[in-house]
Parts: sequence; C-alpha cells; structure tokens
Amino acid sequence: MHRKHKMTTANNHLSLSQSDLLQFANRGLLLHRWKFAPRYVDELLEHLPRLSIGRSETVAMESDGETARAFHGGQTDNHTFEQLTRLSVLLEAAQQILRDRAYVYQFKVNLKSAFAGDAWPWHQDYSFWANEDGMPISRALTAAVFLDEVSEFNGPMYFIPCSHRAQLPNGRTAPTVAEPPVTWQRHVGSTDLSYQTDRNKVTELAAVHGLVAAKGPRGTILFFDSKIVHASPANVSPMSRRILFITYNSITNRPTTLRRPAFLVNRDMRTLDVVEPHPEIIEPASDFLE
Ligand SMILES: O=C(O)CCC(=O)C(=O)O
Repeated sequence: MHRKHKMTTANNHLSLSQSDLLQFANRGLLLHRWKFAPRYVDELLEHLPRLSIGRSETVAMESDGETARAFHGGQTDNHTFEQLTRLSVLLEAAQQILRDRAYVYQFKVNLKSAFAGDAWPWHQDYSFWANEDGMPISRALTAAVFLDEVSEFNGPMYFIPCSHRAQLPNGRTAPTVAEPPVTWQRHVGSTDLSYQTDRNKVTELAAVHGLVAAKGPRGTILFFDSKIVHASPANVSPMSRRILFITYNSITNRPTTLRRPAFLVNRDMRTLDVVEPHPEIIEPASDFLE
C-alpha cells in the first residue's frame, strides 16, 4: 500500500493527552484512542511470513513441536515493519510515556494459533530484561498491536492493573530453578517460562486490583508497563490470536549485558525519527478493556 509519510515531530491530535499519561502511570496500561485501519492490518499480515522465512532460528515453537508460537526480530530488514516502529501513534506515544527518546528493544509477533496456541504464565517482562540483559531500570514499555480481533475466546492477555507499582522481586520465582539449560526459548515458553510471578502475589494483587482482559478489534493499540503482571490462557478456539509487540526502551536505559541473541535484544540502539501515519491507516478506537 502506498503511503505518503512525512517526517515530523508530534502531530497533536494523535498524541497522548495528560489524562492518558496519568492513566498509564496509575494503571500501567493504556488503550490508545486511535487504532490501525483494517487495510493497514492487512498489509502487516501480508508481510508477516517474511519475519520467519530464512530465519528459522528466531522462531519459537509450541510444545507440540509443530506449531510456530512466535516470530522474533526481523523488523530492521523489512521496510513495512521498520516504518511501523516509527509511526507516531506508537513511537511518539512511547516517548511521551518514557519522557525520553526511545529505540526498539524487542520486536516480536505472538501467533497464538487456533486450537494450538499455548498459555503464558503470570510474569513481569522486566524480570527478563533485568536478569538476562542487565537493563538498569524499568524505563521501557511495550506497544501491542492486535493483528486479529481478540475476544474472550481466543486467549486474550490478562493484566492486573496497577501491579507495576507493587514491590515484587525481579528474580526467578518459577518452580524451575534447577533445570538447565536456560535457553532463550525458556524466555518465551509456556509452562517452563523462566521468570514467573509468585502465585501468592498474583492472588494478593488480583484481590486488590482485579483483572482486565485485553479484548478488541484488529488494529487495536495497547501500551503496557514493563513491570505490569500479566498472563494469557491457551487458545482453544478456532480463531487465531496474532499480536505484534514492540518494546521501546529509553536511550538512557540501554542493557549492560548483550548475551542473548540480537533478535531478542536489538543491537541497533539508535534513536528513531518519528513518522506520521497516512490519515487513511488510522481511525478512532472504542473502549474494550474489561
Ligand atoms: O501473547 C501473549 O498472550 C502474552 C505475551 C507476553 O506476556 C509477553 O510476551 O511477555
């Protein structure tokens, strides 16, 4: 699809408002008032296979050994995805929340295939980034872009609002400490995810703050804090649930340990210029968090 992009700074009507920023600070998650239009989601889906072709080492598999669970990285080699990471509705918003210039720390698509997409146990993303990559502080966030409609049926993400402000250990709390080897697949796996949030803590936090399920139409944009406690159930439905995730990190918060592969921890830490989306690829979103 041809799009006329112009390089610019903030386009005010697409920017986050003060109340958006307050909501993110308080709850640790925010639904954007804008979403991507179906024709743009179609364009992203058309390019999706290119994130895996010839890049099998970057693809995580489900435990059945047959179904792809997630594609990692590849955005820097693909113009469509590279441009996506720069769009103001994502990058500008991330920079507003982080109050700093940002770069792409991680880029992935979780595929949650029909019938086969497995669960994600309760965890905080920052546990991985702190322990594995030496990310100094939690000044990072993730933008989720829904490539399929997400409903109560196809494995929506569950969040505990406000849990990003709880004092939780960043360490490994899964009952899997002694199991070598800790490969990168254990950072994206289902039952054996390396860093999980203690179930007693999840129970306590959920009793105070409740849970929300992130549901919405294709093109929905959702931001969540690197420390918010989240999970998702298996997808037993006949509908796939593909979500594209872009993690933005502050340029002053670069990781100190680069031992994981570049497709998990992007080595290109240069700041990005914001690109304004063509008006036809953006439309107002309606509320969906329950
Ligand atoms: O895709 C999902 O349902 C969960 C993803 C997630 O928790 C993560 O990538 O950290």
